[in-house]
Amino acid sequence: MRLITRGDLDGLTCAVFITSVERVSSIELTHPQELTDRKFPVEPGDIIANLPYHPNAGLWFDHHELTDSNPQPPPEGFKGSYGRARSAARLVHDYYEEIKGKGFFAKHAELLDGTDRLDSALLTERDVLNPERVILLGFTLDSRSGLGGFRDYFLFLGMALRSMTLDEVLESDPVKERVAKMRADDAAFRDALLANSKALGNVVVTDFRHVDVIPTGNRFLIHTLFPECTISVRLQWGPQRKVVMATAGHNIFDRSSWSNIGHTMSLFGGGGHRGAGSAPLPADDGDAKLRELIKELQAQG
Ligand SMILES: [Mn+2]
Repeated sequence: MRLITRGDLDGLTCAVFITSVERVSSIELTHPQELTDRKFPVEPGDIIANLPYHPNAGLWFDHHELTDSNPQPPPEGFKGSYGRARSAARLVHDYYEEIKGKGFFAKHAELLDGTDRLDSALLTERDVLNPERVILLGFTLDSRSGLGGFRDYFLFLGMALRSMTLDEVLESDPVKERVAKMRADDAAFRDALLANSKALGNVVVTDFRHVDVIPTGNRFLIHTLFPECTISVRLQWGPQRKVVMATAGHNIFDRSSWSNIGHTMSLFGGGGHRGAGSAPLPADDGDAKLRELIKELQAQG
């Protein structure tokens, strides 16, 4: 059977655990939306991890984030594990340790701990400005790293983490190459953020609509640059410039905001969860809707 997962650190750690136990013929990477829209073909018996449920799945593992205020009930009678957890990998870990015995994945304790922290954004400023070890590894898996061969890199890490120590994996050439590229990207991204962001009360707005090639970088960086803002909003053009995509998130270093961003975004035709969300705004209304959105986010604090 195949394993279908997400191309992030949580998906990777799930893959390390699952391929240690199950006979997996291939690993496929996809996005949640592709599964919910039934665009990704799932074969009967496939294992799905860190992605939404699909009726063809033979085994399914997914978690709702600790911040999710509106969990959907799981379908009855599925095989696997679903519930509140910091990562899907944590559920996979607990599921198989139940079968194989406590300590079966002891070798991967640091990997699992880092996966929990990154997947639930329980990070310190230091994790963002100077990431190390598992958190650093996780950032090299952000889809932004436009180095090509992403799937190859993911599969390499899956194998390497099973056969090598974490220290050896961190010292391997593919990881070191990605880390170097990431550090260079982050420097350029930081400059672009500073040049295009403005604090409007508690909301920092980054407007990338006038930037031709939007640089990529650590998505939490903005909160280290504007620590006094509890919410960040980023604007960029949607496909064919038909809409302005607004994405918003809480400041993960200052968890004082009680607002539900996903709910606010749903008032503007978008969605998300408590900590982050996005909405498409009209491209031709002179930013009227945008001003309304910012006002709403300011009011909610
Ligand atoms: Mn996850």
